[in-house]
Amino acid sequence: MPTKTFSVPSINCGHCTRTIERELKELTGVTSVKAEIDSKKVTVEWQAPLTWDDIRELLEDIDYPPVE
Ligand SMILES: [Cu+2]
Repeated sequence: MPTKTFSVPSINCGHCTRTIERELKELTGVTSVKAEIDSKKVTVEWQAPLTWDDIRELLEDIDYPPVE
């Protein structure tokens, strides 16, 4: 399964990481997600037909755009 770790500079507290984890888990195809406050990094694992573009678009929609 594809997996990706990326930075989300707008993470600044536990509310941010919980929001990101909750929203990504609601995407059909996301199999695991871990967001960290200190490093501002998120790791997501997913399966087709979901794509990285779908994940990136969701993060942009909720104002946590990823930086690759
Ligand atoms: Cu926050």
